[in-house]
Amino acid sequence: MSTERRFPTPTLDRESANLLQSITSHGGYAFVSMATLATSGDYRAAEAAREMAWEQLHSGPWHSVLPVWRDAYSMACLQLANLHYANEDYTEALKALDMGLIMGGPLLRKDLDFAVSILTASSNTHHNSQSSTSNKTVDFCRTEVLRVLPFKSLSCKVVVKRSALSLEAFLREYFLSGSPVIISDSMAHWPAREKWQDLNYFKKVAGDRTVPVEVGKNYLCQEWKQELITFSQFLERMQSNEFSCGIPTYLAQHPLFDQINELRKDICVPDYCFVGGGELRSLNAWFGPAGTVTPLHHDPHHNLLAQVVGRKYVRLYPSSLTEELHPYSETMLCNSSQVDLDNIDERQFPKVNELEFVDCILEEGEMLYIPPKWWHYVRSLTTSFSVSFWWSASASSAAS
Ligand SMILES: O=C(O)CCC(=O)C(=O)O
Repeated sequence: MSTERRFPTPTLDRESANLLQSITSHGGYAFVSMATLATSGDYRAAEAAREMAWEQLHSGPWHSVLPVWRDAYSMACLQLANLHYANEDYTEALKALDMGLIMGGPLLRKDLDFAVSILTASSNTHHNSQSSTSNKTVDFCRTEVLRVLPFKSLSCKVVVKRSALSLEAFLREYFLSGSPVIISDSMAHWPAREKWQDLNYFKKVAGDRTVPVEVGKNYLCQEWKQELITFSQFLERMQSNEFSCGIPTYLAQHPLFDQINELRKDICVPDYCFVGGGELRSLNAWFGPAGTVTPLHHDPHHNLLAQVVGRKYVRLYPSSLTEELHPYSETMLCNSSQVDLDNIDERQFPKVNELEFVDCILEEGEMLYIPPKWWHYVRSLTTSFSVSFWWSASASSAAS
């Protein structure tokens, strides 16, 4: 490998001997020999090492994958990226780095991030500012919206909306009692509110980055699949989806802000997330065209779903109705309901339409607090970008 063109990889340089030793102790002899060859510039060995680590990542459920294999995967991605970089193939280099960030372990994260910053700094100069494709606000027509929403939508209780909600009032009135609330005015200062209106902005700062997307009606359908595509491809699909009403491609529940630092700078963690003295667990992006659906499910954490661009319909059922919502029995899906709110099978679930819920249209600039274990169904009504902040309460807090 050319020694002139190489990303600085201080962590890999320091840790590689320990990492390889640990991989050997877990039986990864073939990986170690391929990774060793890769350091001397052997492209096929680098590919083979990455393939071996990839197989280990897919050898069982994610939680049972040994952490050392995730770090091994990052190592192989970093090696491969370096070889592409040496060949001036920046697109492939960036793809390899993104795969390391998405699927790899924490050990080499700083090296991966640093390499990305080197690549993106040089490639940003190639992207001239193109004419701005503003994400036009679509006029909201209630009757038309009701046509696409589940039966009884917006006819029962709506979620309470509050402005200028103090942390103390949030804690007392919503957090501790486990009640949903919309906070209407606490994200006006986010740079994202303005910057993300322009889809070309994403193309400029992240167009060549690889991101995981979901394709299909929703994750409970058989034809549903996941794909890895570049942000530019995703934007193109999203725009064509707007006109063709095709199968939606959804960048859903992805920790995009851990992966793409430029976008992280555009958002702020709301102070409400520190109420309860717990810990921030994850920040996820939900970006897609009108018509994406996240089916009825619940999560274990407190959640603030911040609506940065566009609007979404959200329906919420309290956790006390869990039995009546018929969760799947399989462990992987036990937080999802068998009830398809878009097409309720009344013979199988004759009582579901009688259950009380609260719902709302979450407007641009609003945040919805979803307490832990509350069931939620979400449908985007326009092109929509939301950010979810999940946090846990401290062990002593009543609402955890
Ligand atoms: O916005 C969506 O599509 C779903 C959001 C969600 O389920 C969550 O934040 O937990």
